[in-house]
Amino acid sequence: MAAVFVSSARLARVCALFALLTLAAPAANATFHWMHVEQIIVGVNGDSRAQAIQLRMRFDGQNLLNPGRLVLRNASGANPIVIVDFDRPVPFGAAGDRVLIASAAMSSYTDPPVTPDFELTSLIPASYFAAGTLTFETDDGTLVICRLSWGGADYTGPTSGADFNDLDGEFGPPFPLPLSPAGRQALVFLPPFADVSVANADDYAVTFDPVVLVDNVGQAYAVGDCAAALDTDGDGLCDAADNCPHTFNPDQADADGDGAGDACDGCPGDPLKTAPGACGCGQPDTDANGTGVPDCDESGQPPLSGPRCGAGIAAIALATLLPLAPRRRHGG
Ligand SMILES: [Ca+2]
Ligand SMILES: [Ca+2]
Ligand SMILES: [Ca+2]
Ligand SMILES: [Ca+2]
Repeated sequence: MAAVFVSSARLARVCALFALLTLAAPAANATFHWMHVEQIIVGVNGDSRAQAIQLRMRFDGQNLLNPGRLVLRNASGANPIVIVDFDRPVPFGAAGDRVLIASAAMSSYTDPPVTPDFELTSLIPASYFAAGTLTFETDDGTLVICRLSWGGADYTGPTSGADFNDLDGEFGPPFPLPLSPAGRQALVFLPPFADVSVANADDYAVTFDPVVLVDNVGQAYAVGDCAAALDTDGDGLCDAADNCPHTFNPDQADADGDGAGDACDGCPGDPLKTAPGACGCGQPDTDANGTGVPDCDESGQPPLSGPRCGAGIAAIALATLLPLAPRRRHGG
């Protein structure tokens, strides 16, 4: 079980901070600027509805997030998606404190169910997993405070940002691999949190179990399999994302790509069918002339245009031959 790390001294500090926030206007500089992207998760056990981004403050007093936003861009640094536009501060602003952004579906995969500081309402599209860049930047986009790019040479967009979080303002080269929703993994900033960035390729690494999220209050959330009540077959994927919700298939293999996993696809090699039906796998059950009998089984009917299935041909052959046999016996 995850523990709650909130000391009484810290609770006193948050009260003082809140009082300060309500009285004082945010300072112009270094109120949300000394920050890293600490980790990013684009899925759990293949469920890419479960995503999270965690920021971490390098020094004290970085909790006044209002003027900042998180923006995702694609492999060429284009097609920006504002995935979070911060509209309020977080209560804690000490060096090392976090800001946790997570999707609603992530709560099904954490113990206890995560209540993030901000909800990730715009999911990171799967088309951005192979290569892309995430920036924490000012609302007007003029200052990239920190940046995480991935996909190696497949990412061809900008890699620059503020020189107070990376001394030469160059956050590249990108992390060399794509982001992956498989299993339980996170792309994590490894150096001590107060360190400057040197290069995404060296600063970040994929870490596997245990994967833990931490919110601004200091509450830890262990990332694991889907909560039992939401996972009928117990294979770790929530029913809502499981391609065989009633069949244990943690690998989610789907050879024909029709959305039904091999483990429960009655036609695992036919992308148009998930059950053999009247005509069998590989043949449509269509009834083009509306006779109520599938085209593939219309014995004695005039030939139809288009391909006919093997089962239909066999049925026609049988229907042609069977009446002859009794006649021969009768005549003999
Ligand atoms: Ca399941
Ligand atoms: Ca399943
Ligand atoms: Ca399938
Ligand atoms: Ca199929």
